[in-house]
Amino acid sequence: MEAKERIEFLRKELQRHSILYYVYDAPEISDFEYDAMFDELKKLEEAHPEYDSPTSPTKRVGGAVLDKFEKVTHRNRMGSLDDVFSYDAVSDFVRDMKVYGDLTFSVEPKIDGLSVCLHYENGVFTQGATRGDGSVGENVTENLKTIGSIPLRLTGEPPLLEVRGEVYMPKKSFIELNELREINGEALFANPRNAAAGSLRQLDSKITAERKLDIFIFNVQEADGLTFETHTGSLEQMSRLGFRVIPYIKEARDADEIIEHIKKIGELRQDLPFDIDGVVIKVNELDMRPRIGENTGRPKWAVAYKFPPEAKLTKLTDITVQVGRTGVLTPLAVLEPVRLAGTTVRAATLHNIDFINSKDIRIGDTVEVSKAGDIIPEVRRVELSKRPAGTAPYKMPEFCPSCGEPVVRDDEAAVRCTNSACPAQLERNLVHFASRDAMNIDGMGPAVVKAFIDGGLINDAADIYKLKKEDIAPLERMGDKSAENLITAIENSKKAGLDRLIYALGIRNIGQKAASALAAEFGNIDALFEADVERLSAIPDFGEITALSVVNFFSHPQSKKLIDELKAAGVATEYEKKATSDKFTGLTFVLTGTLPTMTREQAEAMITERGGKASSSVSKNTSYVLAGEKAGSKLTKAQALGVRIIGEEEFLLMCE
Ligand code: 0OX
Repeated sequence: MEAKERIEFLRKELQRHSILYYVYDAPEISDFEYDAMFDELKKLEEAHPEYDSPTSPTKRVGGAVLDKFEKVTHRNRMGSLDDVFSYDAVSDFVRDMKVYGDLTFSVEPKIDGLSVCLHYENGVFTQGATRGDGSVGENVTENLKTIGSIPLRLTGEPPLLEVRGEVYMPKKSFIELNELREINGEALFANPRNAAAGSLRQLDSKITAERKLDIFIFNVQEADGLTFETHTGSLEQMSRLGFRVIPYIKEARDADEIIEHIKKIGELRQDLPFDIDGVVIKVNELDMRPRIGENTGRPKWAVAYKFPPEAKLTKLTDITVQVGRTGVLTPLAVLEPVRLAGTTVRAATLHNIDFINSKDIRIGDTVEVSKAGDIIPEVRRVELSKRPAGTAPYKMPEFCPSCGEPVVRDDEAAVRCTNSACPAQLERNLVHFASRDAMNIDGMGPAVVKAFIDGGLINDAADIYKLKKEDIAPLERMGDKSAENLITAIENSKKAGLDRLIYALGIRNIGQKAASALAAEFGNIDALFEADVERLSAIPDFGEITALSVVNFFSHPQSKKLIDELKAAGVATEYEKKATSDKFTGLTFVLTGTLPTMTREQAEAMITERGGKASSSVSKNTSYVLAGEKAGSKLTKAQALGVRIIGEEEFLLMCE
C-alpha cells in the first residue's frame, strides 16, 4: 500500500476506534493495538510531511504554544441559563411554556464545568472557543483538540455545524491532579470546575493534554445540511456523528415527569464520575425556541434547577475547643462520620458561642450537616425530634483548655485566652514565626517548637536567637548535623527583612500582604511603633479594625520588650526592598514579548521579590519563559529546548 493510502487508512481507523472508546465506551481493540497504529501513523507522517493534516489523530497530543488566546466572536450567542431553586419554580416554568402550546421538555443533568462551542466545516473540526461573555470568547482550539472525545473529523460531512458542550474534569482526575500538585508544592484547585477552567486556559497545549479533560455536548447551535425537530432528536444525531452527548437525558410532558427525573438525577449525583450542580430543563420542540425568545442573552425556553447544598443528618457526639494562635477558642463539632458530597465528614466548625446558641446545638443532638461552598462542612440545624433526654445548652469553657488560665469574652462573639504565655498560643505563635512565609527558619516545624517549649528552652520568639547548638543537639531526633543546620537557618533568618518580621509577629488581621504594606509605608520597626490609627487607616486596603490591631499590638509592653530583644539579637528591622518569599528560589525566568497587562519591570520585580532570577537569554537552565504578544526568537528557542512556556495569567497564578 502507498504511504498516502496507509496514512489515510490509519487516520480513519484511529478515529473510529477513538469514538468507540471515548464516546461509546465500547472499545473494539486493546490500548496496545491502538498505540501500535498510532505509532505507525506518527512515523509515516514524519517521513511524509507532504501528507500533513490538521485533523490527524496525532495532532491531539498538544504542543502548540501560544502567547495569548485570540478573541472569537461567536456566530451564535452562547446564552446563559436562568436558575430556579424549587420544584414550584419548575412548575411555574412549565406553566409559562404551556401558554405557547402543548409542548414537551427535555431534562438533563447540568454539568459543572465550563461551556465551549465547537465549529465544524464539512465534518472537520475548525475552531473551538470558550463562552466568554456569551458574545466573545477565546479561541482554545489547540487545547480542545487534546480532548480525546472531541471528534476532529465527524462521521458525516454537514457543510456547517456548531455545537455547544461542557468541558469538565472527572472527579477522579481532579483528585489525582491535586495530589500531584500537593507533592510538587503547587497551589491546589478548589474544585473540578476550577481545575477544568485552569487546564483549558493553558497557553501550552501540552499541559492541557496532561490534564484528562472530557466533554459532554448539550446543544446544537447551528446546523446546515442536517434537520431535526426536537432537542433530544438533535443530540441523538450528534451522537451518531461521533460526539459524546450529555447522558441521562429524558423527555418529559409535564412538571410531574420533570420533577421525577430531577429526583432521579439527584439520587445518581453522588455516584456520577463528574460533578453536576443541577438539572437543565429545555423546551424540546426546536421550532418553538425562536417563538418563545430570550431575555438579554438568557433563553426563555430553558431553565436550570439548582440542587440545594447537599445535607445529611448525623449525631454530634462531642464539642471540642481549639485554641488558635491569637488565643481565640473555636468550638468544633465531633460528628459520627457521614458521607457528604464525596468525602467523609467527621467534624465541623461551630464558629463561636453565638452560632451555637442561635441554633441551640447540644452534645448528643442529631444535626444536619452540609457543605457550604466547596469544602468546609457546616452544622445547619438541629433535628429537635431526635434530641435525647437530659441534654443541656452548651457553655464555652471558662478556662483555656491549653493553659488553664481564665478566658475572656471579646466584644465580638469570640472567647479568648489572653495569657500570652499560653502554650497553645506560644506554640502556634512560634510555629508561625518560624514558618516559610514568615522568618523561614527551615527545620523549626511544630514538633521542634514543641520540644523547645517543653524543654524550657524558649518562652518567646526572641529566645529562638539565644539557642545554641549544644542546647539543641541532645533533643530527641535532633543530633549534631540537624542542630547545626537549624542554627544556620536561625542565623539566616535575621536577614529575613522587615516585612517578614512584621508578618511573623502574628499581629491580628495582618497577613503577608498587609505586613508588606506596613514595611513599605513605615520603613523600620520603630516608626511602626509610633504609628497611629489615622496614618494606618490611610494605607490602601487597611480599615479601622486592621489599624487598631496594629496599634493594640504595639501598645503591649511585651511587644516592646520582644522587639528590643529581637533587635539586640541582630534581627533586621529596617525595610529593604527584596525577596518577599522564596517561591521562585532557584528558578530562572526569561521574559519575551509584550504582556497583556503588566510591564516587563513589574513582572521582573514580581520574580525577584519571590527569590527568582530574571534573565535575558534562554538556555537549558531557563525554568520558564514568560511569553507575551509578539514574542520572538526567545520563544522559538524555548520551544526547541523544551523549556516550559507560560503566559501572564499562569504566571500570576504561580505568584499567588
Ligand atoms: C450544562 C448545560 C449548560 C444551551 C442553550 C441554553 C442553555 N452545564 O450541562 N447549558 C445548557 O443549555 C444551554 N445545557 C446544559 N446541559
